[in-house]
Amino acid sequence: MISEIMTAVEKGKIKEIEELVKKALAEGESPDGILSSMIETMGIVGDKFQRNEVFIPEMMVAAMAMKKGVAVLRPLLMSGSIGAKGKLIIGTVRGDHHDIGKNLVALMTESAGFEVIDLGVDVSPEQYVDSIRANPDCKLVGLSALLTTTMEAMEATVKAITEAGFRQQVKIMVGGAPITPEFAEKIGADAYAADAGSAARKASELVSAA
Ligand code: B1M
Repeated sequence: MISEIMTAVEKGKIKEIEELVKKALAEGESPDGILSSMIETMGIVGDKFQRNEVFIPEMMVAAMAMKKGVAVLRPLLMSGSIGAKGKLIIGTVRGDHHDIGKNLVALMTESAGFEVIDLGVDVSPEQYVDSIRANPDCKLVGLSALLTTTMEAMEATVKAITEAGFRQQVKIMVGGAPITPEFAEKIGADAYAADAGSAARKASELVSAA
């Protein structure tokens, strides 16, 4: 069943994915296991894109299928009391439209007890600053970037938050495929997380240390 799910994501079988995920759950597959297989598949799609074996439309339908699959898993991945740990403002930085990873980080942090304010994709530094201003009780901001070309927008966002005088109020967590702990440190972020699970753990650590 897992291999059928992986094929359905890879081929962008949007109509079939929901049923396949439900079937896998009914057969006893764990939500985490199903999610990992879908994440792995997106990596395979990305590698094929790099080798010119698939193109943008294939990447798009794979992403749509993955989102539909995650929607089935969402209630099963949720736990904890939403908002108990405070607010997280999250978004994918300016110029970047990738949102699957950011959405997973949002889902897992929500599940860990945060109220998530999701600004979406292509979020400018000014939008982050405006959102922090509108949420004076928010102590955590998350920035996601998937493109090497949008890493500079991450740096610009940290700078804008600092220049707006909010650096004492919020901790900043960054992540995304091209991001490294060294880059996070270089741009002045407080934390880097490699995946959604560790992002949720890091988020909790950051607010309890604040
Ligand atoms: Co794009 N794309 N894409 N793409 N795409 C990549 C990223 C790429 C690596 C593919 C490749 O060449 N192998 C490549 C980037 C190369 C680079 O910069 N070095 C690339 C490119 C080039 C592009 C375009 C420029 C292509 C073009 O137009 N010529 C274009 C850019 C558009 C734009 O953003 N301006 C583009 C477009 C697209 C689609 C729209 C077609 C689609 C996105 C759909 C969507 O997101 N709604 C797409 C997709 C699907 C991908 C791949 C195949 C899959 C991304 C994904 O969803 N992965 C990707 C290849 C790859 O990643 N191997 C690729 C699954 C997801 C769960 O993982 O996002 O890494 P990820 O998130 C993880 C961690 O990174 C981490 O946790 C997540 C969950 O575990 N994480 C955080 C993420 N954010 C975090 C934040 C945190 C903490 C952890 O704290 C706040």
